[in-house]
Amino acid sequence: MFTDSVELTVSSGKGGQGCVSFRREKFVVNGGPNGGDGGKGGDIWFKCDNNTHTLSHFQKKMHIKADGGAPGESSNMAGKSGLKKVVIVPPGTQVIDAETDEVLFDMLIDGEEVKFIEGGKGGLGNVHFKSSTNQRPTYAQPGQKGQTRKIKLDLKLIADVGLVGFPNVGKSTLISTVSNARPEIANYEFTTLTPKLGQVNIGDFESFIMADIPGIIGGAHEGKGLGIEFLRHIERTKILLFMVDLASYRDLKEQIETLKNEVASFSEKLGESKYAIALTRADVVPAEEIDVLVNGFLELLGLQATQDSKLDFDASMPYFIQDNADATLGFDKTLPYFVAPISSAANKNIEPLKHALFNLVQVDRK
Ligand SMILES: Nc1nc2c(ncn2[C@@H]2O[C@H](COP(=O)(O)OP(=O)(O)OP(=O)(O)O)[C@@H](O)[C@H]2O)c(=O)[nH]1
Ligand SMILES: [Mg+2]
Repeated sequence: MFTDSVELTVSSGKGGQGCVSFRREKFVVNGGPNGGDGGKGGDIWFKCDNNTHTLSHFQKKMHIKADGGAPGESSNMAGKSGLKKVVIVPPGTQVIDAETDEVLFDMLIDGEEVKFIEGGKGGLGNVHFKSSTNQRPTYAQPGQKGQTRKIKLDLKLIADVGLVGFPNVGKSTLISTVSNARPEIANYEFTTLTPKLGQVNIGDFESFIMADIPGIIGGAHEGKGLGIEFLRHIERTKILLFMVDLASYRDLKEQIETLKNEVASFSEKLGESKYAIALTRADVVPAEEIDVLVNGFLELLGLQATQDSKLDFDASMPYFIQDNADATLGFDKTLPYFVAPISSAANKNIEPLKHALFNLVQVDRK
């Protein structure tokens, strides 16, 4: 199961007890104090690891504890420090104080390590308490207690491209066609219940990450359907691919307007993301009808079909692309980068779609 929010308790280690002891050697009577200090308790750290993608390795109500420091020993020997505990989380994890709901920090970069709570200090051994009035102190400090914090981990997927569409429009089919993700696909609404990430390879060396999220319906930002939970997952996604079903009982205008509206109501920033539109299941609709539907849709958006593009969009169907928007030129962010009919089933416009999305990703990475 995909887990995207867990609560846990973390405790740093207790410091080791300081030692009470006295020098004991041949010919030395009543030797002085030589009790060593206790070791420091283990710290709690967080580490960001690209090889982890979910929070499912954390069990419910888990308590993660670092080791305590060892007690000091005689002959001024300090106790060993407790081992630190490193909590491994995937990139995109927010660490939140469970009591105040304050976001403490974000773990974003692979390999990044953050010290969260310090282990307790070790207690001082009796050697520190010798004074002119007390040559043989029988007292040593106890180790300092470790700290305990209740925290919540929230994972927000970081994908380059998020798929946004009504249920059953073919989002999961597309991601399974272009990436290594294998989500469940079925002919009913709300098949996808949890977000899935897939890596889309471009040639041998380049790639981007696509996120399939559950379908959105009107009122989603107020909790309708599967609620806002899933929009949360693409909150940080910079590019949205709106998927509008040519063969749906909902007309195209209703679909795109609802989707854009839901996204913008959920988050202003997400509403301003760069975007493109795929008109799905083009294989189901007869060619003449595609012409009418796509041209009508473009008109609705105030656009005209592109005649010739650098990307190999299928010329037998109308489409639109801001072709000047290569990596160097800017483009109009308020308009879709492209609008194209596609078919995952018949492999129509799938390659050009991948490359066009990759163009956008590159514009964004720059
Ligand atoms: N003919 C045709 N059918 C398609 C195409 N893409 C998807 N489908 C079918 O459409 C149905 C829904 O596909 P999914 O990929 O599960 O749709 P989804 O958008 O992920 O749906 P939810 O997860 O419920 O939001 C399935 O029966 C698919 O086989 C396509 O290009 N052509
Ligand atoms: Mg799906």
